[in-house]
Amino acid sequence: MGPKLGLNRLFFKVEGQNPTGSFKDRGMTVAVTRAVESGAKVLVCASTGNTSASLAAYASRAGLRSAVVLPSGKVAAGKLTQAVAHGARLVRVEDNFDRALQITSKAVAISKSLYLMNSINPYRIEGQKTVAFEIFEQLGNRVPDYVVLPVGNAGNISAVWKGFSDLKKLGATKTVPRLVGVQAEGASPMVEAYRQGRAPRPWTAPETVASAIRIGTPVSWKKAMAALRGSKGEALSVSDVEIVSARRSLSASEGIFVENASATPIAALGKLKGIPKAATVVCITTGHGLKEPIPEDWSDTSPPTAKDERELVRLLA
Ligand code: AN7
Repeated sequence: MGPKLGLNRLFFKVEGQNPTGSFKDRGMTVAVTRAVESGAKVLVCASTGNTSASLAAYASRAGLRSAVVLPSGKVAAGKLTQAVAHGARLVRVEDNFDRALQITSKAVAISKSLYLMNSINPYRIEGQKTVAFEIFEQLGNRVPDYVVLPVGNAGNISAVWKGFSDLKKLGATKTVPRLVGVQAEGASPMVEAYRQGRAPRPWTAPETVASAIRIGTPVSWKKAMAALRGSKGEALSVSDVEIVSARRSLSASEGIFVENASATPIAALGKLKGIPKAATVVCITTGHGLKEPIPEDWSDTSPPTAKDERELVRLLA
């Protein structure tokens, strides 16, 4: 895929390989460990799906209860399955993620037994920044020139920036990568705000096929803005059609299967102008493709049947 795009050093950091199939595990294991130390009993989060899957898994291992608040009807099937499998209590909110997080935060504020596990929890960011360390290590102790990643609630871009900034502070590198934050067109308040050089306005009706990043009010927008500015980065939006097509070409040409939100960096590559051929570019693919069904028109819904080996040879050739 790299050479086709005129990039000789294109890499994918496949976060779908984490224990619950998304980048969320990096921060969740740290935050759950801290929650155990602090004596928390019920760990809660609002989630578009991956955070709830990760929280449910790590809470179960820690012997704590978990409860997840989900925007109704918009959570990918695989993620729901995970939350159920790991024994989380599920609650729906008849609204989008932003509203779910708003009332979850308020509920935590008025309850003694609830402990908030969204990425406002600083330990989440501390764990999540390890992806920067791993990228550095895997490139032979070098930072890439560009890191391209999806942006939803903007915790991850903040964490990635913290990781690379830490490496610089420690003297491990003199340079830091440019961060390219990618949103879906129908939910791109950060892109709009970065271009206009001001705080994001709330998008009250975010809509995109990338349900993980169907978020209109990114909570970590200040940190994300600092990451974009500090890295001389860029914010780009991509359409739903571009997202689905990038998801398909990644799986068909690289053997890497991702969910829709995680295909946004790949969709953005074609739109990024002025990247030198020799630049090292890392796309973070944040979540596994098995979590989210593929569009029906990708598949042959009624494959032919084979009655014997002769017919099979004909069909397989
Ligand atoms: C696959 O699970 O917000 O910008 O509640 O699942 O750190 O929010 C998920 C977000 C990118 C965006 N890719 O990360 C949640 C949730 C995938 C995601 C993002 C999410 P942030």
